[in-house]
Amino acid sequence: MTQNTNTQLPTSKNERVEEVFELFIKHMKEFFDEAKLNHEEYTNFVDWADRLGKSGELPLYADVFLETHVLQAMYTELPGTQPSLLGPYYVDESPYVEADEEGIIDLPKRENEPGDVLYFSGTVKNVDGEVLANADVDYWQNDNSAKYSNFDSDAPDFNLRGRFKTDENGKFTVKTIQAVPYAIPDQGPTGEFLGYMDQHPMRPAHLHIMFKAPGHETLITQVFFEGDEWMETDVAEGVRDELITTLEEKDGYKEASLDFVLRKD
Ligand code: MBD
Ligand code: FE
Repeated sequence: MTQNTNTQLPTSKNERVEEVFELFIKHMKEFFDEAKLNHEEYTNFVDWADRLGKSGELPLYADVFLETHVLQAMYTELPGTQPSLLGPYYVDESPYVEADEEGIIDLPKRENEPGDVLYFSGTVKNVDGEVLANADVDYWQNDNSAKYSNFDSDAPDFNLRGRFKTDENGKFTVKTIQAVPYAIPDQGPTGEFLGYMDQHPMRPAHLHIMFKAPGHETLITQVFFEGDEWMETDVAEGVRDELITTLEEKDGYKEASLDFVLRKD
């Protein structure tokens, strides 16, 4: 879901909202002109959009095909970790998880959660190189059957989701299972669109992380794993080079890490 940073209520008196909707209709008209839509095509298009909305796939469609475009302004040469897509599967209010004596954050998971155990760790700093202790981290990912809890999944709500804090060295380690490549739902109107575009529905395996620390810009990003077969052709175009980490095979588990750098407000 794209983030709403406009904190004002969207009333018709709001100039910004007026401006945005005027531009929206202007460019929709330009789209119809450029595509030279005839009346039958227009009717088909409206029918597809109606099915998209009714299927509940509009946030999915928007995040897959448009969110990266909106984030483009943030993919700058500025120092700091590149953001990536929030996506349609974020839920707020996931449970807080405390680190155990060894500093491990054991994410909510089922007994015998299927998949390879993964220890993922990161260090959070800012662009001045200062370690960010006690920063808020909000984490979510899919399970071994590629499902996100709270969405069309048999797993309990908040499975493989959690909020936690970085330690005094700005570090965190989650105990989770390895995320797997994700096929966006392709049996509904979004799938129909993929068919027209001749595009596969795959995203490379990824972890979602959001960081918040006072005095710093919120960082919403993702982590990818080197060697993933879908890395170059992610349907949602969410991959950035510096977000790719390496999976290390250990005895009975995997390990990966990435450092994150927050920009100041
Ligand atoms: C996902 O898991 C995702 O992260 C995005 C951005 C779009 C669709 C599915
Ligand atoms: Fe995702």
